[in-house]
Amino acid sequence: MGEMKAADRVTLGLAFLRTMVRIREFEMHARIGYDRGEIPGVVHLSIGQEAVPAGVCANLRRDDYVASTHRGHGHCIAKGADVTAMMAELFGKTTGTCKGKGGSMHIADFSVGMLGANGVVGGGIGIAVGAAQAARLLHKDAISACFFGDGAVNRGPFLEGLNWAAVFNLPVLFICEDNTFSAFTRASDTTAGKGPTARAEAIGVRALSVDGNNVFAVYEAARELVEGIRAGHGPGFLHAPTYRLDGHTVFDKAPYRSNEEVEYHRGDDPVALLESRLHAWGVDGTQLDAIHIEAREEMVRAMEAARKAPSPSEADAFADVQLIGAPR
Ligand SMILES: Cc1ncc(C[n+]2csc(CCOP(=O)(O)OP(=O)(O)O)c2C)c(N)n1
Repeated sequence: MGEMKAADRVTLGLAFLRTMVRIREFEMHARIGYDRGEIPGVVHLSIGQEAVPAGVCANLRRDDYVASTHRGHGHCIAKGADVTAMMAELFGKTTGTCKGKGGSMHIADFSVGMLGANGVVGGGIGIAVGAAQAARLLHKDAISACFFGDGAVNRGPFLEGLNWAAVFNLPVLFICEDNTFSAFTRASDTTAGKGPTARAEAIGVRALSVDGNNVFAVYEAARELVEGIRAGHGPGFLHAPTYRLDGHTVFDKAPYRSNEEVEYHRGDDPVALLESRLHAWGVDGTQLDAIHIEAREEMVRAMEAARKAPSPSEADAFADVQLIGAPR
């Protein structure tokens, strides 16, 4: 950011804030929908982690690919998915991005290169690497960005995916969005050795580690890696430590951590950090408030549209899905 002009950094910061606040408002409204019984299935929120998708996806083009996790709303929104269709998807309605058949945990929007959230921890890694290999075979210059949690680095697809991408010099940005927990367990209690960055480096993948609550730092580290990837230097790896402020799922009260710990991390809330930075750069409080109001109104409209949208009919139950157990 050293060389960026003051006006440019404010413009960029406001764009980051818009994305991050839209993610947060989407998720706060999703929680309301879940609590009211309007959203079926389980919902995982990424409140507190918004700087990672916002900073990374600002370096991606629409035709680049993103593979996500079970906590994927932020990746979808930052990649440009339509929140009205996303909310309808959570409600299980026909106007959803997957016609209501994916829900929160399998949401996808191919029109913006978002290849899907994934209920299988580490499952997105193979998809992202496969998409990058396909892009190579089809002579496309798109890259793949693959988000996964700190728990996924202990699964087989992590080794397989990074190894494959390194061997074939594929255009993949791996992002370990390290929210401190792996479901109900501290990832540090289940991870041996020196951590995700050391593991990536051991496979020969260039790796950077960055404060995952600082959106400018995420953006710049991702930019450096993406420039190398687009220049044909092979995969890159970004480790972005952050903190999951809510429970693992909407119904997890997180008894495995103290209130003091959560309050401590609220002091590093990425949205609040960015706002105080923008404030220090001379941005008016009313301008910041307007971003929140606009996002809230957008999500209220998305909820209303989702409520009114039709549910899928029984006759469509086996359309657009694998024909396993379909009546003949
Ligand atoms: C292959 C597999 N094993 C176990 C689970 C159960 N599970 C769901 S979420 C989760 C924790 C994953 O931790 P992490 O990758 O750090 O993501 P986070 O939930 O922290 O965002 C686990 C173990 C699963 N979904 N898939």
